[in-house]
Amino acid sequence: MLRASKTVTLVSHIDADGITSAAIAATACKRLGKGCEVVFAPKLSEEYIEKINSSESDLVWVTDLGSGYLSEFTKDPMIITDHHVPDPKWRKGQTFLDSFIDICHINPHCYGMEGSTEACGATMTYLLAREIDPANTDLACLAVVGACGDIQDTSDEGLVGLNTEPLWDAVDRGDMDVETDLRMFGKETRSLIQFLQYSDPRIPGLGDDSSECHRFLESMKVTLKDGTRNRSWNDLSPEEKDRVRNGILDRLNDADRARALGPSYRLVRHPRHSELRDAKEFATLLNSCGRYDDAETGLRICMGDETALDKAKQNRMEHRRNISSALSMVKEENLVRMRRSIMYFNAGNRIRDTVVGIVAGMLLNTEGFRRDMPIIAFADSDDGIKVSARADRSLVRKGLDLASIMKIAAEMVGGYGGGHNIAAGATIPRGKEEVFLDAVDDMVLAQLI
Ligand SMILES: [Mn+2]
Repeated sequence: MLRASKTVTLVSHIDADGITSAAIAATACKRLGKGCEVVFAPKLSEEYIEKINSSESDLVWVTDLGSGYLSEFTKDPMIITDHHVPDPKWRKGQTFLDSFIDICHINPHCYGMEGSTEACGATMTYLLAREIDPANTDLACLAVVGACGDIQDTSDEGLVGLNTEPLWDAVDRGDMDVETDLRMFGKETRSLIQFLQYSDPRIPGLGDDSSECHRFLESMKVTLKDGTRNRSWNDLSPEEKDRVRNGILDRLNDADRARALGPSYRLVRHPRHSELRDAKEFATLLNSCGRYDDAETGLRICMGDETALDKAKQNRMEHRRNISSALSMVKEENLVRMRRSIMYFNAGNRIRDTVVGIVAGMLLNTEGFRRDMPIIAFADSDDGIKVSARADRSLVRKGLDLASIMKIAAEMVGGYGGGHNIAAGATIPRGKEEVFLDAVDDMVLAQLI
């Protein structure tokens, strides 16, 4: 299909998985000599489905999106490499006789695999790219970044299932190394103090307290600076890492200790102290591009354009500023309210709907906030009220599933929702917040009894 087309339109999602998917697909197309245009979509709204259906390109290739909307496409031919749950209408109704549309649909669910843990959109896109040309294995690293961006690396073994295909290709080529280490964020770019202070899981006694972090590192005989430069975690010698790691693990409870350690993926061709050297930091950088309507910059980075990095760093700084000012606003103005079994706040138009979920998640990790209740956050969005729900892992272990709660409660008030057990979201009509909260409160209570 691809070889027979001269021009290709790529449509992809704006998050790290979507951006890496687009980079893999675009590179594969370019290498085949195809003219290729990339369109980023925050979600497949009617507007984008219409764009796809009326596209004048010979072929539309949708990555990290599309499976949920199979029955709405009329464009012919199409390729979809995605990992979201396929449109049930399409699976049930379709026969070869009533469909004249050629959709090549590559999705782990069609092969009995799980799309939320075993394969991300970039992995599915990568598998096709590798099939097209084995030389495309140099794109394997990007698929690993996409999988980390979609938080598919959190099991004890790290990446599992189909995601191990790009992982081992990248390792075989010498593009990536894997080390069992702390899973905390910021191994290349954060100072040691920040690395400990803002770690998830929070380290008792060190979270939110930089002077305690100083004392702790001193007691571990680790110097903070190398000349004038702050050392980062990956600057530490193996012996230093061992000492600090053990010191940290001693302070954690069993559950946090188990998830604090795991495989960590390093893109060794990138220079030290670069956010592109650590898969999680790379993914976070791409996510921050997407959240500020600048997925194109993320795409340029993935395709090797070094000049795009400065732009991305600006995005990221703006991202951090927005999050920290949003966080202090919620704290200082005491916006968080309680019900029987949930906490919630309404940010109105003062927090972007694309970051309100991050703020909610960070509140759960902030001293002075309860972790034994999920938190629900509202923010205004173009098509109603955006809802983000976050919970501590301990609640999920007790049976909480925010995905089903968001879906059911949103549908009760005429909206839609879904996601993961620990982090989920919904969009609901304006004015329905109270009814929605009543329903969520009841369902959380029922699940946690
Ligand atoms: Mn994805």
